[in-house]
Amino acid sequence: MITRRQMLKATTMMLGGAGLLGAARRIGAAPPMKRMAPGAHGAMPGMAEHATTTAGGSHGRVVTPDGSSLPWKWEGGFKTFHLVAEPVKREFAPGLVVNCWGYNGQTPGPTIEAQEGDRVRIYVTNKLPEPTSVHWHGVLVPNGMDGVSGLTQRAIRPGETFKYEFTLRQHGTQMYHPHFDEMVQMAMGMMGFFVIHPRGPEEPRVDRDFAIMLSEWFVKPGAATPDPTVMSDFNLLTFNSRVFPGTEPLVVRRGQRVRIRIGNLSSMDAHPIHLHGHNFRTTGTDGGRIPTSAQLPETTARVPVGTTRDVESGGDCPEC
Ligand SMILES: [Cu+2]
Repeated sequence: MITRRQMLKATTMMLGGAGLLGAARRIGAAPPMKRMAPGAHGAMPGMAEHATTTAGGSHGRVVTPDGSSLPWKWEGGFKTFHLVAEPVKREFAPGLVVNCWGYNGQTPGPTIEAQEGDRVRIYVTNKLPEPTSVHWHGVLVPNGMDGVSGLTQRAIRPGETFKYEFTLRQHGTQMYHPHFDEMVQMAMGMMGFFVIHPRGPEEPRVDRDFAIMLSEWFVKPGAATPDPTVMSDFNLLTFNSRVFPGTEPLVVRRGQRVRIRIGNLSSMDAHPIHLHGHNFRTTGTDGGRIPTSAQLPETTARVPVGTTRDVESGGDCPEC
């Protein structure tokens, strides 16, 4: 738990771009942040309480603000995870509760963390009222594990569990999302990060590692369920399915090297994500790490649809 004193001593970074009107705000100008206790939303009706502990081993190191990493256990040489696709009630901001779909009680779903070289087994149980499947977006998998309903597998029907198994042959920031009735299921909030850590130590070392998923929604005023037929005229832009002032701040210490992994599985729009008071380099995409010589100093990263961008700032890097 972070005390108020630590909070004041720490450098507080906040990303512009999230909010009901997409307005960038400085933390100094914002009203006192009422921090939502982790798991507090678990008290809402219909929402299951899930473990907020990060993944086991030494790789539970990504912080998903307003979310968590998916716990795992070893099972016959496989790092084994269990995703449950299900309806979720999500409080986007105090008083704004939206009927979403997600995984394990969350939208976005919990972050899957593993390491290059791991053999992973992921059980997916469908508790939705319609079929689904999971596509590992950007992860290099055998065709039969690609999760495309009607093409590489039969869709997972309500009540069924499907087992995905593959070996991780890359590292970086990837994602997962359904590949059945995608327009509805993704518009309802079904997506998550799949972070694959490199085998060896990272250079330069990263002290704080955050993951933020961008989403667009249309929730008609007076309604509580998103309209998935809306394709461009959105009225809610979220970071990890939250809007300011419901968004958790990214709290770091002065001098730390900070990575923010940003994912975009919105319907249509690329999102420029801007940091106030810091510059950074874009160090990776869902295609992999960008060579140091190709990393430009920036203050805004454009995150196109269907991609991730890793940005890093601070630490020993003299220019960023
Ligand atoms: Cu995809």
